[in-house]
Amino acid sequence: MIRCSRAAMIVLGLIAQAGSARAQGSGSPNAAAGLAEVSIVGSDYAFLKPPPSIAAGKTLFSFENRGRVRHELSIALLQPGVTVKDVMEAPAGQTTSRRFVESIIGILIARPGESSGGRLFADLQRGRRYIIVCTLKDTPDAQRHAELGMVSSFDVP
Ligand SMILES: [Cu+2]
Repeated sequence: MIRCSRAAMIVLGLIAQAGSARAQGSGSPNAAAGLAEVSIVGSDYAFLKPPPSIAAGKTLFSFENRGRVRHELSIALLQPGVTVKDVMEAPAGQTTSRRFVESIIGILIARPGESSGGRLFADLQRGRRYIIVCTLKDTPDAQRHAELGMVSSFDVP
């Protein structure tokens, strides 16, 4: 019994040390872990001042919806040389085909006036271009938000 409690005390001590080390680090735990954080803001129907470029490396994206309808932040790695215009002019149903998109990173969704509860991780590759887009529609017959202007891209220098 004495052994057990001593082991438990050691474990608790290690947890306390880890906690204080994190608290002493500069910035957030993510910054300490080498994770950049990028916040993207959406409205009806555009991304507000999306960054034209983002540094390479491990990045956590968050998404805030300042609009009156539900929006998403969908991120994908474009094939080399592909532009947003190319994707927007693609035949219906082919916008995320391998011809245009090398890899689909993921999607964050946020209700009006809210931020997404989770965040999206991407290991951004140097020299590449990523598209950010909202493919939602307000009604089944409506245009996709992308067609209303909710699409952009950023380069990774
Ligand atoms: Cu949208």
